[in-house]
Amino acid sequence: MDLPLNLAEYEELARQTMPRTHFDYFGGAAADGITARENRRAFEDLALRYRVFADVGDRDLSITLFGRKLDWPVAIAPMAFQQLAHPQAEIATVKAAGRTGTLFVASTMATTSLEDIAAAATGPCWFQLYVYRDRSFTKALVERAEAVGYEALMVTADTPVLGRREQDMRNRFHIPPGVRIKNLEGTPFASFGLDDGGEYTGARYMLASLDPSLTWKDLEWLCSITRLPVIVKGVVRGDDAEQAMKCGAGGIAVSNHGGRQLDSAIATLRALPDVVQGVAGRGEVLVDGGVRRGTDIVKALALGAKAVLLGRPVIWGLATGGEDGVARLLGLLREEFDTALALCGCKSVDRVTRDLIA
Ligand code: FNR
Ligand code: LAC
Repeated sequence: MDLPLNLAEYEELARQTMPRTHFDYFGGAAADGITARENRRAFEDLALRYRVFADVGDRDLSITLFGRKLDWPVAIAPMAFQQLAHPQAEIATVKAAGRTGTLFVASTMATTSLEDIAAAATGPCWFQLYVYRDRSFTKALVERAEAVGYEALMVTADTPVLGRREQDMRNRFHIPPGVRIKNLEGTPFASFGLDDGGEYTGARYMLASLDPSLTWKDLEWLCSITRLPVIVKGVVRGDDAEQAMKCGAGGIAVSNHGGRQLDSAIATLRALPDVVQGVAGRGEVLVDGGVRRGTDIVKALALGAKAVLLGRPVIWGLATGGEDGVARLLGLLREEFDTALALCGCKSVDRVTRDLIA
């Protein structure tokens, strides 16, 4: 097959090359996959009212996020277990992020330690935090992330329990003993295997480790123990967003975990305007779920997002080409975004305004 020309073709290539169980884990969604499909449909349903004769000869894709200039408004979403996609795992992904000026968000459940990721990084990185039942361990993760230069924390709010991952149950998905969840080394949660009966343990694993009784008080606590901005990931309502800002959050990532948690959850792009209103300019708003084209980025920005996060396609790039694969995939998306800006009559990101949406 020729080199893929877009993100969907990377998915097809990954499907042909990856073990089925791993492809299903990375690509999969909860239950019937309604939300995963709706995330895409919400982008497809919007039409762009582009401007003409707007002098788009010299385009600037950069933005500023929490005082940090970024080359373009895209971040790599936190994703667990990248070693299952490629032996170089998160090291390959973070290097590709650096090469393409893309913000990298490291998952708590990475198969590389947050320290090793930071050491390999050549650009800005954030750390995604799961809040463990053991709060002193959680606090230690925050301190470790601060110590090696992560620039923000993204706390995941949409996973009090794991969503229904039926494909993973059927496939008896697990990570082999040699692959470790490195940040959790020294806890009972550094491996993710099968139970004694050979059955999937995902939901039990999450319930044993993560705290489903979190409240806004815990968000206040988190904000109080760190000097880094805290972005709450997994919010789809304006009232929740407003509450998060009151607790000291620096921003919101509108997300439904790529449709992997609550199936029938609202599509993120449809939730975005309400969240933007709830934040009311007091922080930054990002969005993820189904971003696959440069025009999707334009649509998200037009509805008030500052940046988008890209999930599964990064895995397809990693699985099919390691660091170069991720870099090439991000390069394609960046070209698409640049073309979309030009064709919309926007010479820079701040020209992307609400009136572009029909
Ligand atoms: C995720 N996501 C995720 N989120 C998080 O906060 N912590 C994590 O460890 C993971 N792990 C993870 C693994 C895999 C394989 C996927 C696909 C997703 C959710 C992720 O950050 C993001 O919200 C979605 O993937 C965005 O949707 P798209 O771009 O994949 O459609
Ligand atoms: C997932 C978890 C690990 O979505 O966040 O697979």
